[in-house]
Amino acid sequence: SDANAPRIALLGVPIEIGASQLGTLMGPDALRTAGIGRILDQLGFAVEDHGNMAKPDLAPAEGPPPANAKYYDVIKTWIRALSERAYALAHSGAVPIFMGGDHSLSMGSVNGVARHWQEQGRPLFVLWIDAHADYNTPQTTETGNMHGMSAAFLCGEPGLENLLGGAPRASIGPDQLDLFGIRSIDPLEKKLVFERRVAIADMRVIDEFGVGVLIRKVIERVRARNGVLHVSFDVDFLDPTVAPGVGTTVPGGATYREAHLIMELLHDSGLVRSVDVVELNPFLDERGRTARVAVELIGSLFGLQITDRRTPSNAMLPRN
Ligand code: 4U7
Ligand code: MN
Ligand code: MN
Ligand code: MN
Repeated sequence: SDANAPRIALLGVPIEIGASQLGTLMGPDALRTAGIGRILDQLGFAVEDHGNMAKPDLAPAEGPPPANAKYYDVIKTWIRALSERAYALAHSGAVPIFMGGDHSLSMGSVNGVARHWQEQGRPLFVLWIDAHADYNTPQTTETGNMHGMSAAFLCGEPGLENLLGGAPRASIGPDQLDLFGIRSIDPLEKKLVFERRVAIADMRVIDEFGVGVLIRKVIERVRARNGVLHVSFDVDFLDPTVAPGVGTTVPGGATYREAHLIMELLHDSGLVRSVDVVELNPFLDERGRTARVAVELIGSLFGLQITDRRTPSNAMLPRN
């Protein structure tokens, strides 16, 4: 690819301890084996692979960790390091793709990129594509697993306020978050999501209106405020028949084509500036299927098309 090609920065973040099942630490390498770099290269991007972050040395304890946040001290150490890396990558002008790793990593990736866009004076919107809302706090969680708390943390919900230590915190407002694909939400978590009026497209709404209409609504909201978009893609959004390689499968998920249409529409919007691909667990996968699907979806997000469309990308009806 040429010297002026847009840059994509791949960064592996092998955290697994935020999830209920071990194995997501192998996610970044499975995505590489499935061809994440090759597909982006073929699309004409200048792809930089920054490797996998090393497991950071445990930060000194800062008093007792909050109750109901398992492995808090390990995760806070990862998040502080990742937030710095994410800020630097976004600041360098690249589009970072954070390859997980469990979903707790978004506390660092999103915080870092949000800080960059704050400096640019553009609000960051976050599209949370997931079977789960990840809007638990240490006060509402039933499991203590921190991969279920990342969206709440990013919106500044109470309970984890010292997670970043002295590092800069860039919260987003609950009005900058879109939960998409949700079909598993805990009782107190649900209450909090509704109290904060977080936009939520659950699977019933998706069945009723279709992903096309709903994703256009997300895009319009970002555009109306001259914002940019971070896509936090938890592969458990997909139906388990499509994506078996995840630790927290929930039936009734998105089909292969629904997921691709989401990515295609997001690509056409031109608003996506950073991405997480999380919760892929190669230990639970079947012959690399889930890793391959995840890579194909990243392809669609960055412009892979079935046929080269001659019509404007926002045309309601494709014509030939
Ligand atoms: B994932 C859960 F109780 N809500 O908090 C919890 F159902 O990143 C699941 O979306 C969280 O995979 C799932 O532990 C986190 C549970
Ligand atoms: Mn998640
Ligand atoms: Mn999930
Ligand atoms: Mn999960």
